[in-house]
Amino acid sequence: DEDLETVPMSFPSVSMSSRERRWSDTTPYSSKKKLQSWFQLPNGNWELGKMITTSGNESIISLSDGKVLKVKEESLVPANPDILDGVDDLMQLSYLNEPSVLYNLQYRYNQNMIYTKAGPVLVAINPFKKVPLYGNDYIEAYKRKAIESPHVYAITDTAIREMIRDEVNQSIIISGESGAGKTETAKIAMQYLAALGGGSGIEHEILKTNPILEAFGNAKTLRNDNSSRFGKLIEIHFSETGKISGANIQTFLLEKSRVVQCNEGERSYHIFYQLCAGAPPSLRGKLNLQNAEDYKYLRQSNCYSITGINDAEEFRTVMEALDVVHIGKEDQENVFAMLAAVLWLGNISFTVIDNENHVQAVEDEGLFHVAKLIGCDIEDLKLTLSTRKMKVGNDNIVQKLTLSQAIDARDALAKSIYACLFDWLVEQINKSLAVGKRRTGRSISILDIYGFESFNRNSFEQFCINYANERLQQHFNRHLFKLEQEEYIQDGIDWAKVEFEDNQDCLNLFEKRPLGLLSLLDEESTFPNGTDKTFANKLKQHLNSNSCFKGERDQAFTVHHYAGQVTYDTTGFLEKNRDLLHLDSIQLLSSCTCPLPQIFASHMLTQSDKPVVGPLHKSGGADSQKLSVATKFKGQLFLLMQRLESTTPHFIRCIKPNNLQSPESYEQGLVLQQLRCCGVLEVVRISRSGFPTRMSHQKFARRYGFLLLDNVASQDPLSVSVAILHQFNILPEMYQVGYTKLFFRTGQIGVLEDTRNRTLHGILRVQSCFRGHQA
Ligand code: AOV
Ligand code: MG
Repeated sequence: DEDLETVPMSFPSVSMSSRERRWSDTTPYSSKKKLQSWFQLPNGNWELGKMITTSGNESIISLSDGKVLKVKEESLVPANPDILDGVDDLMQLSYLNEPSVLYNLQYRYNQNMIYTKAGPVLVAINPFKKVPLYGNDYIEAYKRKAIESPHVYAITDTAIREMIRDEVNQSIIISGESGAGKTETAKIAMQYLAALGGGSGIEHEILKTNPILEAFGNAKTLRNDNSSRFGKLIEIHFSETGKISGANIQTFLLEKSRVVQCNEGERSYHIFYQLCAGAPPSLRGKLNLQNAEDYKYLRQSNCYSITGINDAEEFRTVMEALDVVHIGKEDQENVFAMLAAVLWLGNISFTVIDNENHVQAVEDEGLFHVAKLIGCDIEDLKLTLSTRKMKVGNDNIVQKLTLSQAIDARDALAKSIYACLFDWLVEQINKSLAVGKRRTGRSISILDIYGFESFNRNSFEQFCINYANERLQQHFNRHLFKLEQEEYIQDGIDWAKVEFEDNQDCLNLFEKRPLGLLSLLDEESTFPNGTDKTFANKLKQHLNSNSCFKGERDQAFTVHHYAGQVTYDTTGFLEKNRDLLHLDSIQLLSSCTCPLPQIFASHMLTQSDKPVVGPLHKSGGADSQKLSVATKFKGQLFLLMQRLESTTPHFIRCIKPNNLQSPESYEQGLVLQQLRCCGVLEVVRISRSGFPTRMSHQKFARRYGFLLLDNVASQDPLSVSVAILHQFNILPEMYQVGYTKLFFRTGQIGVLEDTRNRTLHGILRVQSCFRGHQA
C-alpha cells in the first residue's frame, strides 16, 4: 500500500511530565470504538486522525492532509464527537484532554468567539484585531440575558447581581502573561459597569482615567506595544440603588527605571512621545520642547513610534481626559512642565574638573531649561548634580562627585520626579472620583497588573513583576482548588483529591525570612560593602538547595516560576532596591518656585518609608526609617490580597495565542503552555467532578421535607435529607452526604426545586378548588 506510511513506534513526542499525565482523561478508552482520535505530530501539534482500522494495539489513521499512518494505540488520545465542537464551557467536553481543549478553543477562536468558560473561570484569547463583540447592543443583550455566550460582559453582570443579592463586595481578577489582553479586558468590564450603573455622570470620568493612566504608566515593550508598567486596582462604588457613586484607584510599583533607561526596540512612557508630537505651539514654546529624537532619554532605545498609533492624536485624547477628571489647565501645564524637565535632565552632561575624575554639570541648554521648568536657581541645580553634602563628625563637608555618581544623581532625580508626578496624578484623579463620599454602598474591584514577563535579560523589574504574579496565582489556587476541596474533605465526603500545581514553594523562596530572596536582597542592600555580585553569591550560598532556585554564572540566578523558568541578572538589583534619592536633591525640589516640585519634596520628606540619605542642612540626622522597594512592594501585595479576600472573586484568564501580536495566528504550543501553568484544566476537572451546590441538612430538610410521603416529623435533619434523596431517586453519583451539608452536582438541585414548585402549585390549586367547592 503506497499511501501507508509507517512511523517509528518510539515516537519522539514531547515527553509527558507527571502534570501532563494527570491531565489525560481517566475515562477508559479504547480507540476501537472511536471514529476519530488525536495524534501528536513531531512538531508537538495535535492532529485529528480518522480511524481506518485497528488490529492488535496498532491503528491505521488518516490525517486531514490525506496522509495515512500506522500508529500505536497508546499514542492516540480520544477526540470528542463532532457534536461537541466549540462548546462554550470546557466542562461540557466528554473527553477532557489537552488536544480536545486546544481544539475547542481554537475552533471558537477561528470564529471570533474569543471567550470560553472553563468552569467558573472565563478564558479570553487575545484576537489582536477588532472583533464585533462589544458596544451598546451587546451590553443591552447581556443585560437582558438575551445572549448566553461567555463574555466579559456576562461575568461582570454576574458580579453586579451577586453584589446586590449577597450584599458582598466583588472583585474581577484578570491575569495572564504580558500582552495577553488584561488591560483591554479590564476596560471592557469597566464599560459594562459604566453602562449598567451609569446615570450620575461619574461613569464617564471613570472611563477617562484609562487613557490618562495608560499614557503615563504604559509603554511599548518587546512583548506588548501597550504594556502596563504598573499594577492597578480600581474599586468602583455603588449606591444602594445599584448606581455608580464613585471610584478609587490604587496603583502598585511603577517601573521608574524606564524613564532613564530602556532597551533597544522599546519605548519610555507613551506620554513623552505624545507630548513631543502633540503639544500645541504655545506649549511647545513655554516648555522649549524639541522632537523626541532630541532627548537622550528617548534616543537610547532607537524606537520612537508604534505602528498604527498617532502620538499627537493620543495627546489630545489625554488632554481632554485630564479636563474630564477635573485637572485644571494650570495643573495640566505644570504636569507637562515636569515631563519636559525630566526630558531635559537627561540632556545634562558633565565635564571632568580635576585629576580625581570629579565632574561639574555643563552649563548648556539642558541645565538651563531644567532650572527654568522646575523653578530653581541654575547654580543650585549645578551644585546638586555634582556635589553631595556629608556629615563627618560634627562638620558638614561637601564632597565632589565622580562622573558615574553625578549621572546616578541626575537619573535618580529624573526618576523621582516622574514617579512623584504619577502618584500625584492618581491622587488628583481619586479626589475627583470620590464624589459619592458615602462608604455605605457596595463595590466591585477590577485588578489589572503587569503580566508575567521573561526576556533574554531580566532585571529587578521583572523580579518584582513576576513575584506579584506568583502572589496572584496563589490567590487563584486558593479559591479554586484549596478552599473548594478543603470543604469537601472537612465535611467528610468521598472525594478523590484533584492535584494542582501549588506555587507555595516558589512564594516561600521569595518571602521566607531570613533566608529568602527578598530578605537576602534587603540584607545585602543595607550592607555598606554589598554589591550585586556579593548578593548573587549569598543567594547561591543559602538557596541552592531550594528546588525553585538555581544559581547561575555571572551573578545571575534562575527562579522556577509557576509560569516557567526565568533567569535574573542581579546587575542593578541593590541600587534599584535601595532607590535612594539624596537629600540634596529633595532640598533642591523643596526650594523650587514651581508648585509640583515642592509638593513632591514634602511627600518625600513626610513619607516615613521614603528612603532618604545624607544629613539634613540644619536639624541634621534625617536618615529616617526606610523601607526598601521590595519590602514595600511585598507589603502592598499583602494588603491587596487581604482586600481581595474580603470579596467574591471572579477570575478571567487572558491567553496570548502568538508572540507576534498578530491576528489569525494560534500557536498550539504557546496556548497549551499558558493553559498548563495557570491550571485551567484542573479547574475544569474540579468543577466537573465537584459538587458546586451545597445545602445544610437542616435547610434541606426544612425546604423539601414536606414532599415526603411518610411522616418524618420526629426524625433528625440528616435522616430526613436522606429520605428525600431516596424518594426522589436522585442518583447516588449526583450527590454526597457530608457531616453538616449535602453536596450536589450541577443542576441536581433544580430537579428538586421543580418538584417542590409543582407540588406547591398543586397544593395551592387543590386549596383554591376546595374553597371554590365550598362556596
Ligand atoms: P496585557 O495588559 O495583558 O499586557 P493588553 O490588554 O495591553 O495586554 O493587550 C495587548 C494588545 O492586544 C492590545 O493593545 C490590543 O491590541 C490587543 N487586544 C487585547 N485584547 C483585545 C480585544 N479584546 N480585542 C481586540 N484587541 C485586543 V502587560 O500590560 O504587557 O501584562 O504588562
Ligand atoms: Mg496591561
